[in-house]
Amino acid sequence: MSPNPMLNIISGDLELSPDIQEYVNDKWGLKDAGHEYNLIAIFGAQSTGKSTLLNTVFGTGFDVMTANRRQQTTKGLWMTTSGTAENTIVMDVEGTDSRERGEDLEMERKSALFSLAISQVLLINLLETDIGRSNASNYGLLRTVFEVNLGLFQSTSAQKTLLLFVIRDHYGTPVAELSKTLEEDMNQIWEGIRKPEGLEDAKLSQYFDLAFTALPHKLIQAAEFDAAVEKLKPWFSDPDNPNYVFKKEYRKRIPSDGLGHFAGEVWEQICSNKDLDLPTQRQLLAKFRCDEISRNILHSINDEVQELQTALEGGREVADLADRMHTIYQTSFDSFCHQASRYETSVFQTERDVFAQTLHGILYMLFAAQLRNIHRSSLKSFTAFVEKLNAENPDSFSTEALKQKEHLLATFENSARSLTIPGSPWKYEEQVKPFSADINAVFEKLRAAGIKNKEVALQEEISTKLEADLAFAFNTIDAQFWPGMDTLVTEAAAKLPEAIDTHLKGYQLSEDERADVQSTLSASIKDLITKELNELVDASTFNSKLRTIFHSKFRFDSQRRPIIWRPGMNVETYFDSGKLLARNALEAMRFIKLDWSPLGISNPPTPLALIDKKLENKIWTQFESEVAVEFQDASMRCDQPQYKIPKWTYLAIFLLGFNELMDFISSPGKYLLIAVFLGLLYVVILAFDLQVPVENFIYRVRVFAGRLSSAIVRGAVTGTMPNFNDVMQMLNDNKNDRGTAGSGAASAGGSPPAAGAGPKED
Ligand SMILES: Nc1nc2c(ncn2[C@@H]2O[C@H](COP(=O)(O)OP(=O)(O)O)[C@@H](O)[C@H]2O)c(=O)[nH]1
Ligand SMILES: [Mg+2]
Repeated sequence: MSPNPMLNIISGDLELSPDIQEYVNDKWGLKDAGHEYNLIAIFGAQSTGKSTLLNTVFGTGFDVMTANRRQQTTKGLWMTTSGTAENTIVMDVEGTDSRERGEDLEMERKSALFSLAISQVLLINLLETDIGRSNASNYGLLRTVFEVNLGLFQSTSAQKTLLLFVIRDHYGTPVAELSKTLEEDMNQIWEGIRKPEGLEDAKLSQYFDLAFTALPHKLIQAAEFDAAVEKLKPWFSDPDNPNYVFKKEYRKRIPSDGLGHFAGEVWEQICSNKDLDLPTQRQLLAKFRCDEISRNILHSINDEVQELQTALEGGREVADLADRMHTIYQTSFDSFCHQASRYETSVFQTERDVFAQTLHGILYMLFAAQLRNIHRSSLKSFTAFVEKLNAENPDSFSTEALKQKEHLLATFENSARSLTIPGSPWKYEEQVKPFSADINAVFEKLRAAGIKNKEVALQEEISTKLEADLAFAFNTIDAQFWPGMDTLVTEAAAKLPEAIDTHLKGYQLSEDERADVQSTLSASIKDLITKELNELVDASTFNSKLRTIFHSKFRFDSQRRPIIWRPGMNVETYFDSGKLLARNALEAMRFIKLDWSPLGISNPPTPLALIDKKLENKIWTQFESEVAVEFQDASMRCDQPQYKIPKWTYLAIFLLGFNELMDFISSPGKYLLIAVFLGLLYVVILAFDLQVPVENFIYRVRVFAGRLSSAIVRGAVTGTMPNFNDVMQMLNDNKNDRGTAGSGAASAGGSPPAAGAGPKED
C-alpha cells in the first residue's frame, strides 16, 4: 500500500504551507473527524532513524537518509496520515543538530512550540547510549520542550502531553532501569528550568505523562527490531491496548476542520515571537471557525433564499414558504451547532446566538415580503368581493362581508403565525394589526359607498313617486292646495322609515346612520317639493296654470260643461269670477305654506317666499292681457244680434260674382299667382314668428269687419245703412280697443293690480 500524501507544512525556510486544511479535508479525509483524530510528532537527534521508525510503525513515506545522501534529509516539518492507525496524523520534525542548521536553537524552539501546540503525543527518539548523558543534544531539546510548554499551557495545567521515549539500539539494559534513569533525568531538567511567576512549584507530572519503549538496532538485529515494532504498533492503533497512547486527555481540542487555520495562527505567533497562549489561540480559532462555518452555511442557503426573495418580489404568495423557511432555519442551525460545537463552548454559544440572529434577519425579509403579498392580495380580493356584494347582493352585505373579513383576518393571522420562526423576535401580531386596520377601512369605505348607492336609489324612487303626486296636486290651486301638500309631506315622511328598512336592511345601520339617511332623504324631499313649487310659479308655467283656473269659471259651467257664448249672456260675471279664482291662486302661491315637521325639519322662522312682487306683476299682467282677448271675443259673441241671411242674398252673390267666376275660368294663371303669393306670405309669417302680431291684426280686422257687417245687416233690416261717419266711428272704436290692450301692457311696468282691483267684482 502506497503511503498517504505528504505535506511539507513548514518549509526549511520556515514558511507555513497554505494547503494544510485542504490536505486535512480532502487528501487525508479528516474533514468531518471533528475531535476524533490523533496527532503525533517525533523529536530527536539527526540521523537516529526517526523517519525510519515512523515509516515502519505508521506506514508513512517520510524521506530516509541513505548511504548516498549523507546530508540532512527532512527539511522543516512534514505531515501525513498513517496508513495503519486510523485518523492519525504523523509529523516528522527536522533534526536539531544538523550540519546545515548547526546550533540553531531558535529553530528547535519554534518546532517544539509548534509540535506541542497541536500534538497529543511527542515521540522522543534517543539512543540507549545517550541516556544519562546530560550534555546529550536530546536533553537540551527536552529542556526547550518543558520551557515552552509552561508558556503555552500555564493557565490550563489540566492540558497534558504524553512524552513517549523510544530508546533506539537497545541492547541489554532492562527497559525499566533505563526508564527510571530517564525519569530522574527529566525531573532534574524540570527542576532546572526557569518557571514563570506563580508556577515555581509546578511539577513535571502536571504537564507531562512519560512512557518508555525500546527497539533493538534495526540493521544489526533486524528480526528483533521487526518483532519489537510489531508489538509497538497497537500502542498507536488499538484503544484497548493497555499502552494505547492517544488518550482523550492529551487532545489539544482543535477540531480537524480548524487545524489548518489554527496551525497558521500558531505559527504566525511563534514567528513574530509573541507570547503563545493556547487557550487564547483556541478561542480565536473558535471565533474564526464559527464565522467561517456561519459564512459557509449562509452561502449554501443563499440560492434558495434568493429564489424565494425573487418570487416574493414578483408579488406572489409562495405557497409552501412557511415549511421551506422552517427547513432552512432548522437545517442551517443544526448544521452550525454540529460543526461549531466542537470549538470552545463559550465562544460557540455566543456565536450560535449570533448565527441564529443572522438567520432570523435573512428569513425576516421573506416573512415580511410574504405577509406584504398576502396583505395586498387579500385587500384586493376583499375589495372585489365587497364591491360585488354591493352590486349584486346588498341585502346580505353586512353578514357576508363580515364573514369574509373574519375569514381573511384569520387566514392572515394563521399565515403570519406559521411563518414565524420559533425563538425569533418577530411579533406576528404586529403584522396582523395594520392588515386588520386596512381591511376594516376597506369594509367601512365600501359599506358607506353601498349605503350611499342605496340612499341615492331610494331618493330617486321617492322623487319619481313624489313628482307624480305633485303634478297631480298642482292641477288645482285652491283653498285645499296647501292642506293637500301637507298631507303629501306627511305621507312621504311616514313612508321613510319602512323604505329605509327595506332598502338598507343588508347594511345593518346603526341608529345614528339610520337617522343620517333619514335626514338626507327628508332634506331631499323638502328640496324636491321646493324645487317643484318654484317651477310651478315660473312665469310661463304659472300663467297657463292661472288661465286653466280662470277657464274653470270662464269656459265651463258649474257642471263642467263648456260654455257657449250667446247674445244676452253676462260675460262680465263669468270673467270676474274666473279672474277672482286666478287672483286667489296667485295670492295663495306667494309663500310656501308647508309644515315640514313630519320630515323632522323645523319650519323656517319666516315663510319661504315663492313669488316676489316683480314676478307677481309679470305673471298677472301677462295673464290679464291674455284673458282680455278672450273676454272681448266672448263679449262680441254675446253682443251680436241673431239674424238670418235671406235666400235672395245667395242669388245676388252669384249674380254679382258671375264676372269674377268667368274671369277665373278664362285666366286661372292670375289666381294661381295670387295663391303662390299668399303661400309665400304664410311662410314669411312662420319664419319670422309673426303669428301673434298677425293674429292680433286679423283679430282687429275681424272685430272691425264684424262691426261693419253687423251694421250693414242691421241697416238692411232697419233700412238705415251705415254712412261714412258711422264707419269712421267704428274704426275709432277699434283703435280704442287697441288702446285698452296697450294700457294693460303698460301697467306691467307700473304698480300691480291689487286683489280684486283689476276685474270688477260682482
Ligand atoms: N543506528 C541505527 N541506525 C538506523 C536505524 N534505523 C535506521 N538507521 C539508519 O540511520 C540512517 C538515518 O535514518 P533516518 O531514518 O533518515 O534518520 P533520521 O535523520 O533520524 O530521520 C539511515 O541510514 C538508516 O539506515 C537504527 O535502528 N539504528
Ligand atoms: Mg528523518
